[in-house]
Amino acid sequence: MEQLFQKIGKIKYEGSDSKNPLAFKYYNPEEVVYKKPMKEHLRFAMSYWHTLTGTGMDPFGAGTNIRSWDKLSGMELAKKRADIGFQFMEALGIEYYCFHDVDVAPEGETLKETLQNIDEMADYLEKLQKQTGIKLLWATSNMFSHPRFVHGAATSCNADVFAYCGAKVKKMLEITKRLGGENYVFWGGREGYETLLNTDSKLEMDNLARFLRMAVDYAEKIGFKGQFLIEPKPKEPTKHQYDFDVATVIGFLRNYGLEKHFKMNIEANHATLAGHTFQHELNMARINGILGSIDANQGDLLLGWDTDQFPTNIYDAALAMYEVLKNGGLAPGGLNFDAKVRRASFEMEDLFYAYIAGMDTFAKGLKVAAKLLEDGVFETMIEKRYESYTVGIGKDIVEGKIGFEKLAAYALKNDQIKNTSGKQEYLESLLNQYIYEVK
Ligand code: XLS
Ligand code: NI
Ligand code: NI
Repeated sequence: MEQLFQKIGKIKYEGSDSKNPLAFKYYNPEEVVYKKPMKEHLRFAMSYWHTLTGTGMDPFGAGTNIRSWDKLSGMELAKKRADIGFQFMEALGIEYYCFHDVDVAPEGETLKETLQNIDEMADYLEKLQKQTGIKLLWATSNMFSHPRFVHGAATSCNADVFAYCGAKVKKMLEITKRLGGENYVFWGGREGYETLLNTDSKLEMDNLARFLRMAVDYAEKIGFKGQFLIEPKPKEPTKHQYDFDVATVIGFLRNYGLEKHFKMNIEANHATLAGHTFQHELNMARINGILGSIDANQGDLLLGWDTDQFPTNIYDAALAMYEVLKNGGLAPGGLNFDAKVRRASFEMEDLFYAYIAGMDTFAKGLKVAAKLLEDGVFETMIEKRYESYTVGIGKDIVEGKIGFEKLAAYALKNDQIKNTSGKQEYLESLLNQYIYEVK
């Protein structure tokens, strides 16, 4: 076992008064909140890429992270990372993980070799899963890093790339099934465009739909029962990503008759890049019955890119968990920390502080959301606000009983309109009150 892990031991819950930076203040896995143990609501997952393969590199400079596997390479490196990753999850009590094919295994000289490497690592991961009881929340295929994906993956102008992607996703569906993965994610890495001057957007979107259909068919063929998820993002790496936001993806899926097969993996930082709040995206997914899973992170609103920071904003986490509870939970989805430590936080210990902060933030958010719901704080207010649709003309509208002629006749007799206050500030202060009070 890593020396540092031996020193740190297992992270324990010490309660909100604890000053120990290496203890949970709110995350108490077995504590029952809103009828279920916290861990069942939260289903935390470690992101393999940010936690184990990220180096701290940015566009202006080399990696800074100091890791015990720095001197290794090839399959030896891959296995060491897996060992440490599972030890790390055990120390934190994280029961799920998520990965891309290239996170766990090095690329070979040929596609055949690459797929063999992934297979070999899948055996290794399977063994670690059995030893620790840790499960696979979701897997995915990286179809954006290598230069061959320069024009995209399923939306590339080059059909050979489309075929290559088919081989990759085929393999990853088989592996996700073998590892008992509960979901499979499609994030449209470079599925978008830089300029319409060289882009056949219709063909590209048709092809994306064809690709997703092939995935659905293949999953059915091999008996993969996991949930398919699409992760919307409006921009980065391309200027315009086709899976812009939840509403856009819903339109896309319905347009191509794919809506039955996919739910959404909502990432906080992607929501804000799209000009939405995190809660907005969760809400849109929930009311359309397609809230699948969460990439828990947070962006920097002063920066225009995906900073993938660990979530520490309790306000946002409370509202996110409010949507999750209203959704009846996330399972088979979960909360994957698609987040990385800052470049200057280069010590291994920083990963512990980051994960503890993220897990505590969502645990506190869960408790606040549960209390708000138990007290019906917003529900009572919302019910009252829309009361006019439960009687008279409003009821007729909702029940589809009338058209413009009857509306006009009614309005002519009722044109002295009275509105009541929306009480936003009152509700915001109530929300704060709950945040203060929940211990
Ligand atoms: C990138 C995405 C990516 C997906 C998985 O912005 O968040 O990390 O979650 O491919
Ligand atoms: Ni993500
Ligand atoms: Ni992201």
